[in-house]
Amino acid sequence: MVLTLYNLDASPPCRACQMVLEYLKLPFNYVTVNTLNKEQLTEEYIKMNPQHTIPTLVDDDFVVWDSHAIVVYLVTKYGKDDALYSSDPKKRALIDQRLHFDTGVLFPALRDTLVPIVYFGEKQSKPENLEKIVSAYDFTEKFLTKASIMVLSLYNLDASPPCRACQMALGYLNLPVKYITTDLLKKDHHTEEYLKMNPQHTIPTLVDDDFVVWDSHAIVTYLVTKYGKDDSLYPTDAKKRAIIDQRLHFDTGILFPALRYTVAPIFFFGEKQPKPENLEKIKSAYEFTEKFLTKPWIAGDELTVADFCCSATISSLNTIIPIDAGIYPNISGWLKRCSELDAYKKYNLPGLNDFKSLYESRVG
Ligand SMILES: N[C@@H](CCC(=O)N[C@@H](CS)C(=O)NCC(=O)O)C(=O)O
Repeated sequence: MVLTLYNLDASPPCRACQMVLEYLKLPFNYVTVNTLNKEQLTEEYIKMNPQHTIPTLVDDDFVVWDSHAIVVYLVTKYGKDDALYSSDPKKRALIDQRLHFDTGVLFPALRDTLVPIVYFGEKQSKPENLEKIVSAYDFTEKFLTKASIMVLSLYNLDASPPCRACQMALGYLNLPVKYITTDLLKKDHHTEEYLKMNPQHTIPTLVDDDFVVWDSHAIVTYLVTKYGKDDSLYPTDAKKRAIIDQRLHFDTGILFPALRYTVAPIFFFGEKQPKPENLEKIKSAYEFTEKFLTKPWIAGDELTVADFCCSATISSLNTIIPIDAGIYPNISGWLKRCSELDAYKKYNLPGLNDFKSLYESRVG
């Protein structure tokens, strides 16, 4: 299968296709068609798509254009299930209505406003076009009834390992989330509002509509149970779940305290060096972990939420006492496997770098 998308990143319909291609994890090539240089009007392009719009998708010898037709084709042909485009007639009819609303109302409001400015040198949007945008917003606001949207918010700081564990789970499950930065150095977690929500004043805290829960371990298991397409990250099988729970509590009770009590005096109270007894706690945590890691993942043969939680903490401990592969071959092999996960690269690594920079700027 060779998929090619004739594309321009600035074009919203092209971006819709890109989102679906990425979501479905399909391999594809982009060919940039710069409409400002009239590249959509070449003889070759018009032979392929006489309507000379972008995007156009080519799948071997099959050609189709119009982003809505493309995304539906991709899900129908390559989706593992019909989650993005339900085969239930009523659900599908509503999705189709929204797709046509995009074609007929949303996109024209944008195009009619932009084209005179981008292509014909006009300097201001015409008032009647701005009216179309406002009217499109009014309609959309009415469609987006509460039942049809799920809004998760995570009170978060990237440098915090438990927050990064939640980010990895949210990213892995592809859940839309609003991150609310909660800076501990600025005491954002001690405001009256925050304390009303989470009297333990820890981050992360998850808000799902009117439901509030904190503690990263409770959050990741909630997310999988409520929103996971299957239970693979937190199996319902009693024995598998018990092992995962043990690892999660090990993170709460051993790994994370070893980190917290080492760095808190340095981050918040101006100490310059970790206390030797805290370094001993980290070594002891490594010794235990090395013994647990007899399988590829921390709770067995499959990746689970325990890998997100423990890798967020252990990758941070690694900043304080580097994990020697000669002494801890199992931890170092596992951490390497974790570091190859997209969720780790995208959601653990940036915050881990923040953590590392903060630590290195404070010790001396
Ligand atoms: N067991 C909790 C630990 C959370 C935690 O202690 N987070 C730290 C930041 S990494 C925090 O909020 N510290 C501020 C405080 O406890 O007041 C979890 O996994 O969410």
